[in-house]
Amino acid sequence: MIRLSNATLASASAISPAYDRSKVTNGIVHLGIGAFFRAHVAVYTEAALAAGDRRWGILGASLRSPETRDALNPQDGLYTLAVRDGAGEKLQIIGAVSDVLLAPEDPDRLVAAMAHRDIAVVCLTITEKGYCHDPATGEINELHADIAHDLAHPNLPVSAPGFLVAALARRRRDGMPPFTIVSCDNLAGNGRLLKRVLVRLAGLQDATLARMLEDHLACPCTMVDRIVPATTNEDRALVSASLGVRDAWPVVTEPFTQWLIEDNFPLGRPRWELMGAQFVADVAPYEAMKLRLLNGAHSCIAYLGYVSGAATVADAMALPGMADYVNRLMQQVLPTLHVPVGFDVAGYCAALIQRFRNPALRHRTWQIATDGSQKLPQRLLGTVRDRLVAGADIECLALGVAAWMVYVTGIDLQGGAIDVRDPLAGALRALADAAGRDAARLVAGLLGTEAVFGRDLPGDARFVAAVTGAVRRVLAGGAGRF
Ligand code: CS2
Repeated sequence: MIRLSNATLASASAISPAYDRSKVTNGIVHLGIGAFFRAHVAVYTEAALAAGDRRWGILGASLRSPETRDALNPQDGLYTLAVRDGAGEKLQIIGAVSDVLLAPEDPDRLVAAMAHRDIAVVCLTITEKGYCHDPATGEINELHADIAHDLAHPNLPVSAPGFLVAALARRRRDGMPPFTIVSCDNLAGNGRLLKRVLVRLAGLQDATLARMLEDHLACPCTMVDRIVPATTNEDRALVSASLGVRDAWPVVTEPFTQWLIEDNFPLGRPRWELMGAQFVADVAPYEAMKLRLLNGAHSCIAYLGYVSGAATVADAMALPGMADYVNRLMQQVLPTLHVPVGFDVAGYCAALIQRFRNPALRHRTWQIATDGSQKLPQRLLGTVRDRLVAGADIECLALGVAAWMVYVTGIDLQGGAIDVRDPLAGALRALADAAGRDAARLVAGLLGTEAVFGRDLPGDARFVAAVTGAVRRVLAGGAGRF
């Protein structure tokens, strides 16, 4: 089968870029060019390009692995977006990505690319841990190995904050204003957190640069939403067969997509609203809703599902008691939210349950379970704190935390091994090993992880009791336990 590329595009049976790609210049650099970005921001940008504004081509960069570069560059950056639900599949070929760089191969090339005068926007999907921050406090972790490296070698960075500061320093040297940085990761106040990390990192090198960034760097907060499981070999084969040309790296997603952004783009931006992006003065209420309802439920489903042997979110939703549990969990979250006036939050929750049940997406619990130490604070623990202050019960939230604790032991409920992926996996595993299957000791040990639980939660007797009881229930297993 011939490979997807500019030359073969006309033979592909799918909607294709309806604009002249050769006339597009790059206005965006994207760090962390994974599946989510290609099914979300790139698709919004495609709409702006299709409407005739040619300034917004995307130069993608991977900070670690070569796979996306190796798959997309031979395809001239083209790839297929496959939108699936129970009713069928729609294919669209996206042309917004012009080229992909592998940062570690030539860090200076990426810094120079970001410092180019045409670049007005840098966006990020680098996952929570890419910010090199302390999840409990949101401050940069100055002891992080990558940050230590970047402070010692500021012109050859390895971390995303290191690349951004290097490029911003070069722009200042060359008399150019900072680009706007759009964080598209699931962190509370993602833009604010990013700016704090960058100003601090810059300040450790150059106080004038730090002051300039404090005054002039725009990092609008955003809320991004689209469920995009990792692409499988089966997806590649199915999409290629439907297209009639071979696509080495399509992305598969759901029909739902949402993007709320604070409109703070001093150097301009694409008209992402053409695809439905909403520009709002304050993203915070929407972001809390999404992080606490969608991502919070996602993590609970993933840990409970994974330790019970359910491979996908849809499978986990079919476990006895799970759908009812997710409903109750959402009811515990709702009173902690400031729902914007007129927003149909009940409809939002009902739609979430349907999205989790989407039979056409094989979203692995393994994938969502990854990096829990970085995810729990904004997904579950903020809600826990709000409810504790209000004197409200936290049973459903505690069950999610408990399932994470069982997950980090590395042994599931059938006695099988769990493939624990987490930057703190080693330390967490050591704490779990010391406790064995004793619920109280496991909870006491893991709650000592200050980067996750802070200093307050381990001392809260209600929290400790609820999580300990929940760990016992999870370890006891059995249907209807949720
Ligand atoms: C998921 C998210 O992997 C995860 O942790 O909860 O990637 C989720 O699918 C997206 O945030 C949906 O917008």
